Amino acid sequence: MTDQAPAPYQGPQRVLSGVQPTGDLHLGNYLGALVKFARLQHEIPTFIFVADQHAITEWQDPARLKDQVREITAAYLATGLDPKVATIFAQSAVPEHTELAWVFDCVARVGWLDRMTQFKDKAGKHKERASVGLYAYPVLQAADILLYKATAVPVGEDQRQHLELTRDIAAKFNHDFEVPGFFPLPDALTQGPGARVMSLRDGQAKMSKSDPSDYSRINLADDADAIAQKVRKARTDAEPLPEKLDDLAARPEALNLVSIYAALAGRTAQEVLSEFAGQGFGAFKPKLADLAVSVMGPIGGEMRRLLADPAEIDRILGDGAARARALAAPTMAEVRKIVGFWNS
Ligand code: AQP
Repeated sequence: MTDQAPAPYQGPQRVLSGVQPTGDLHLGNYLGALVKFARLQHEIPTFIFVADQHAITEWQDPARLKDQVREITAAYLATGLDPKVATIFAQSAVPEHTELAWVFDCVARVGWLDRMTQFKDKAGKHKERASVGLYAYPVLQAADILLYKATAVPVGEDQRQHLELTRDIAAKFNHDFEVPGFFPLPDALTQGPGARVMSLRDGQAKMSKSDPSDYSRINLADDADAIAQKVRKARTDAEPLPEKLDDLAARPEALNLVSIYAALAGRTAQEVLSEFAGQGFGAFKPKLADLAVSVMGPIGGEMRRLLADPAEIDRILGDGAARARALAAPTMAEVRKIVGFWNS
């Protein structure tokens, strides 16, 4: 932590975010992140990458990794990112990410990383056996963001703590090297009813790619039958839906389904309750399934269509990498000078 007041960054506003190619994308990734990417691209210059370097913090099959990158890219395109508007690229295609991460490794403090709850969750009981990369992951994330001097980062609620760390790293770099305002202190854009989508099997656990149960999540690639079946089997309770949102506080599974409905319909959870109050899940679930199929079904179909032409996906990623490097290279050149490196 530093006691410096927020630095007066004067540069342009930019959006940056990314997703790891570590498995099938799900409704939580869609509502917490992807849906915002597509909206923001029309408001602010937007950079969206596929985080293949983050992915290898846990073992990935080398023979599959490139295809996994293509699958995430297809999901970006199928959910509305336009490669002519947004810059879409693979993290490993821009080597400046890891170069800046090393500088930030030397700015961030061990005590800051020790507080990161996602490392504790992912490493579990066997923290000594986790990779150093998993521990340092939030520092690479800070480099991803600050390399482009991004000012806004659309992410799910689970990433808020990492964004705080990015702000601390930016502030300490600006302070220690006496370059006030060099890096912005970016904001996490976590607002919205889809900021924390919970598992369909457990209303206390986040919907997650790594949950062993496929019934815990709706995948972007699921077809209509799979989506409807997962909604039907989602865990709920026997009570009817109440009139007021506060009355769902002790019913996490019910709250989750109402929040998902609200996010997919572009309404508030209270508006959804006003429509369904007094009805049980026997009536609510088919409506939710229909809504989920109407929103998600076409996305899966479009992903399959895009993935049938991998050369076009590779062309989009190549073009995006060139545009990303055009911005990353001058920032990194400035950082080398600021730090006093031999190669500056
Ligand atoms: N359940 C969720 N609700 C809302 N947003 C979510 N995100 C993830 N889960 C939810 C957001 O999706 C973006 C991409 O996430 P990621 O794949 O880079 O990393 P993650 O958070 O580790 O995703 P998962 O699905 O939970 O994967 P595993 O199981 O590997 O940990 C981020 O913006 C994230 O906030």
